[in-house]
Amino acid sequence: MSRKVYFAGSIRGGRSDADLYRRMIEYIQKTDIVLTEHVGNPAVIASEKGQTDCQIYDQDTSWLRESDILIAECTTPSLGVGYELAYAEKHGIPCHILYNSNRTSLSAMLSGDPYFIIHPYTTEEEVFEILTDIMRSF
Ligand code: 6IA
Repeated sequence: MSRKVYFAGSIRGGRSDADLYRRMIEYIQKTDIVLTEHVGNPAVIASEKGQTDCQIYDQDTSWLRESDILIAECTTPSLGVGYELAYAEKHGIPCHILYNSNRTSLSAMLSGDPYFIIHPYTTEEEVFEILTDIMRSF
């Protein structure tokens, strides 16, 4: 049975890791459903025109409530991803956070919250091993 995954990654916070998000999403899609495929789309900023911010908020919070798990890539800090993590915690959705520990220090508001399952990594190979473990473990 395919599970619904909410993949969170920076959009207005900066798109330097967009290509990694895309590869992570494609990897998860081999076994499960990713509700937020657009996060890995290199043209997402250009496609902004179609939707108002209120529509984006309503759609994303509705997807969050129906998701089985949230996986967030947090190397590029993003207010939206931080908000989504807090929203998912409030709704009891399991939250996994990945970040490159060579490139960033995670916010204390994430690393200090025992609800979040945190996975530091240093190579992209590790990212896919971590994803495999996450998808196996739930
Ligand atoms: O603050 P940020 O923009 O970096 O927040 C990124 C997070 O918020 C992502 O994990 C998404 O789930 C969500 N999000 C932010 N903007 C959008 C969006 N916009 N569409 C869907 N989800 C979004 C379309 C393009 C955008 C530039 C407005």
